Amino acid sequence: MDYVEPAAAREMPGLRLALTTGVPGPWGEAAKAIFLVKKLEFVPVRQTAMEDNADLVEWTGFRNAPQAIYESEPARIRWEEILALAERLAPTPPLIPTDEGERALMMGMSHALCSEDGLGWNRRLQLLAPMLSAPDAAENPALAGTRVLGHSYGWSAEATECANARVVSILEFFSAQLAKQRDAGREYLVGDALSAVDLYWAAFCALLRPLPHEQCPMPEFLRAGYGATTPEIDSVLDPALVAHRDKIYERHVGLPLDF
Ligand SMILES: N[C@@H](CCC(=O)N[C@@H](CS)C(=O)NCC(=O)O)C(=O)O
Repeated sequence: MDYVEPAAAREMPGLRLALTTGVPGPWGEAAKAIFLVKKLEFVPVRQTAMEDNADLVEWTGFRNAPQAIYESEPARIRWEEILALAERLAPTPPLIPTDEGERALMMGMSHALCSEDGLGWNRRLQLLAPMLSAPDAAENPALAGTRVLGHSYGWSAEATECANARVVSILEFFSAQLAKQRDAGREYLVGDALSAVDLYWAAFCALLRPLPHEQCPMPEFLRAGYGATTPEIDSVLDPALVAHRDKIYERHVGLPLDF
């Protein structure tokens, strides 16, 4: 992916998407997948994980990624803001169901994956735990970037203690929902068509079962961390959900990922 520096992207018209370079961050990959499905072209903008990203902050007011910026509108930084922007710019194909019940379920399930205290949030707490619970975590210079992540995303030993149960509970719900859909002869997580939650699931499944190197050339240490799940998570992670991820990538997004 050819990233444009924030200072240059700021002068460009249209849709720009700030993404963490070199890693398949699930929030960023989901935003890319949404734009791709809707055939929305965007300029990829450089964000560097754990750093100040001063040019980006000066432009949009925010340090992390993803951030979607359309023309001179305020930056959209949260998953539901980015999804709403995509729906407005390209209503077809719709990724939010029109039926109110399906819409509520779809948004609620997406919230369980992407929002604070969701699956992504709690997996990140677990990923950071070995480093941030080390005896020298507060002062080791090699952990400076990790401390930025911990501070940005609510890491504490107490929060981490609750993470496993939350991830397990979300996975059980997703597994039951997929089974219900399958029994009703439906191929997607909600309703009878692709919706945003299928794309979020595909992206966030990386934090449990990362794709192989040929499909997702990420640094090996990160693949090992993403894939280091607990026995409780392993016992509830439904193979049908992993197969659903593969189907979504194959049918709607395409591989290998490019970041
Ligand atoms: N703002 C997003 C979440 C974004 C997020 O968590 N971004 C992380 C992905 S790991 C990030 O940018 N990390 C690198 C950094 O903070 O520099 C949302 O609430 O939907």
